[in-house]
Amino acid sequence: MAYLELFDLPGAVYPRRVLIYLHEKGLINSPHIKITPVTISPTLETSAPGKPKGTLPILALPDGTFIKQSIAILEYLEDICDNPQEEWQKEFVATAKPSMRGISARERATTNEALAIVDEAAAFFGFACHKGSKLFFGREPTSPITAKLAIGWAEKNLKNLEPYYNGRYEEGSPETQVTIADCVLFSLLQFAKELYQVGLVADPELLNLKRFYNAFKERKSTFLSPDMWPPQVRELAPVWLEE
Ligand SMILES: N[C@@H](CCC(=O)N[C@@H](CS)C(=O)NCC(=O)O)C(=O)O
Repeated sequence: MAYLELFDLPGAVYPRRVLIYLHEKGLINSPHIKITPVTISPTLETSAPGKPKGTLPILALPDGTFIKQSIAILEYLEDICDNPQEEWQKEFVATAKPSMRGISARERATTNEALAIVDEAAAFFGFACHKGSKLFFGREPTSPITAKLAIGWAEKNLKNLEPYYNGRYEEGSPETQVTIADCVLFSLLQFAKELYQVGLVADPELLNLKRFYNAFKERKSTFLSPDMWPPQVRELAPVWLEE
């Protein structure tokens, strides 16, 4: 049977974008997708049988090729769902929920705008962790001031994102259509809060994003086992180096 193989680094922020998406899309239990956890060495090398070089997530396609960027993976999965061609694709998407990008060109552009902002915020936050968290101390050069500046840039992105969540995930209003940008945003906010203990939506100017976070965290797709990260990682990650 033809299947997709998703190489996952358990607990890592970028692969979780795809896992949350697969849950939300109704595809997580499909026999046409296999999720393979990779292992990570103390020197941060990742490996699994059949995994090519590259960062996680990686999606292996039945034709032997790979997609190596999380957003490209999400777009590919949405493309297959919108227009399945091969027999396995038709079977795979049979349980899929409607488009998570929007239908019209306008709606899709809005989703893509939000996606680009969140992706930039995630890059800055990830860089901040590497430069400012004790988790990376001794493994790579660290710089608390750089970390602080990078968090500031991530927060600037989130302020730009705030208006995109006007009227979405309001309590008591009709259910909001989940988008791929929501999955990517939630992955970042949850990772920052649960592993690094950074509340990226704590700023009083980010009320829409805070409401989104509180509503979305109740969804089954976001369940995170407390022992997802090894005890040493949990202990060191929230310790931020002093200037
Ligand atoms: N832009 C990439 C970033 C992926 C990324 O940085 N993944 C991290 C895990 S969250 C990783 O693989 N780290 C291990 C490594 O760099 O080898 C994407 O969106 O997929």
